[in-house]
Amino acid sequence: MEFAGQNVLVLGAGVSGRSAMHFLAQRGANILAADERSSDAIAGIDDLPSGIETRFGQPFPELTSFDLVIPSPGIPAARWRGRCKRVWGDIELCYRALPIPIIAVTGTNGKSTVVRLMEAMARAAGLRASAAGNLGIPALDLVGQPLDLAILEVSSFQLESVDAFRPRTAVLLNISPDHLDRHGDLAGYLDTKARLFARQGAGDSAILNGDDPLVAAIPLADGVERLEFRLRQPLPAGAWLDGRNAIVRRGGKDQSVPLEGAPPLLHQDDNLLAALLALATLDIDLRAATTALATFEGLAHRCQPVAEIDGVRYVDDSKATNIGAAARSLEAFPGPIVWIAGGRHKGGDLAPLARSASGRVRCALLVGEAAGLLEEALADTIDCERVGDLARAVERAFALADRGDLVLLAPACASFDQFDSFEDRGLRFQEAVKALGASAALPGTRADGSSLEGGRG
Ligand code: UMA
Ligand code: ADP
Repeated sequence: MEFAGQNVLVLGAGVSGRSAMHFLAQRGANILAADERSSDAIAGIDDLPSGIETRFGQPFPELTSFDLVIPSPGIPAARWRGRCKRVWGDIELCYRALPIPIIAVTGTNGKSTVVRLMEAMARAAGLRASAAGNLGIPALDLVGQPLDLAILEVSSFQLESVDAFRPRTAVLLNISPDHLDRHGDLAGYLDTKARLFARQGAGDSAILNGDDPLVAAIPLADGVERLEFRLRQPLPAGAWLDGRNAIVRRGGKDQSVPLEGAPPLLHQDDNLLAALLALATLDIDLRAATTALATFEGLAHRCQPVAEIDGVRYVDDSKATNIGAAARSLEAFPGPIVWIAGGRHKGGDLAPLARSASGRVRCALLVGEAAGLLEEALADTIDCERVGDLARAVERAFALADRGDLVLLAPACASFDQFDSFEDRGLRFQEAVKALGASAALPGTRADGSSLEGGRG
């Protein structure tokens, strides 16, 4: 589409809205940028492109008079769908502007890890590849870069505002309840995720988690190459594990790819298989790609090792903000686990947590707004203590954990009741653990010199 002279309304002046403003201004559009927050409450608007009109701290204008509306991901479809001529989010704009193959990744959990893993692997195989999208770098930042491959993390929010978006390779990692307040129910959430595949056709590939029945049931158009990954199950077309080798089967041919150096976490194997399959669809050299595994450290606050104190390991999985991620995290470690959970409940049935915790968790230390709800869901299965906040939870974990135990922060909840973000929560956990490390040198005392309650196991 020619943007010059078009009247475009950008809804939201956050990271993605601002990237859309720059993209459209460079192409000669007439832009009105609207945000319901007042200008002094919006960060990063000092360098908006010149010549654009702004309307901040007011209700959004009538949408019908604009040629194109660009909603930010945080603005639900209910506020714009059916009220304007054309709606394209930043993912759609990026797709239309990028002349290179796009691998797009969605799913409830693991998206950021997988796109970063793919980026590292594609680069190790010699490609100019960059990841962007929901992981915090707006997709439009890729436009104009000298790239061979774009790897986009795409959220359900972003999928509401795609139109012709047709990734060369589309990946759906897993589905468990999340963002139900936005999508109504699990069916609504799943339908939105399925939009990733809606425009695919002959020549495109779809990569689906065959171990996840909701994912495996996603309908694909005729001609789309269907590839599944399953941890242990050989497949007609797809990838699985054979010991520490991944077997990748496409077009009846098998490749065996050694996974030395990969972190031995259960869900990381899913992520690796998905990444390998996606790269295989572009005929990338997988053995060269996996050389990246030796140095890929994983992302901060995703099962990130923090410290080992007195034979007890501390792991920060603050990004486990939903039930599915926390359940998977518990299952990834053999235990015994002293588990720190809680925060702001995002809705959904907490029962799967009790199943994952059973037989592994020595004690659950429950914090934040959801402590009561979690206790109700867990107390019949595991020992629980309500401890108020994270600082106290770390102290109690230190007192309760035995040598060989794991102290795991995997909250199953959003952080916003007590923290600014999951990063903030994770960093505070790490600081508290490091302070323990310092005080552990003085048995029986905390860093502030006071006595610790309870013994060491
Ligand atoms: N706004 C309104 N009215 C509304 C809602 C928002 O005026 O009803 C305004 C806000 O005042 C704010 C602006 O819109 O100034 C913010 O827009 P936004 O919330 O869409 O945030 P961005 O800064 O543009 O960031 C978005 C994604 N945000 C969301 O999906 C909520 C970021 O994902 C993403 O990294 C970024 O684009 C770049 O692509 C964040 C996220 O939480 C990390 N994603 C969810 C998740 O991962 O679970 C889906
Ligand atoms: P997303 O971008 O989808 O939020 P992240 O890579 O940031 O995914 O990880 C979010 C949470 O999900 C973390 O707690 C992480 O440990 C967990 N996780 C990562 N990969 C998977 C997976 N394949 N299945 C389930 N949970 C996962």
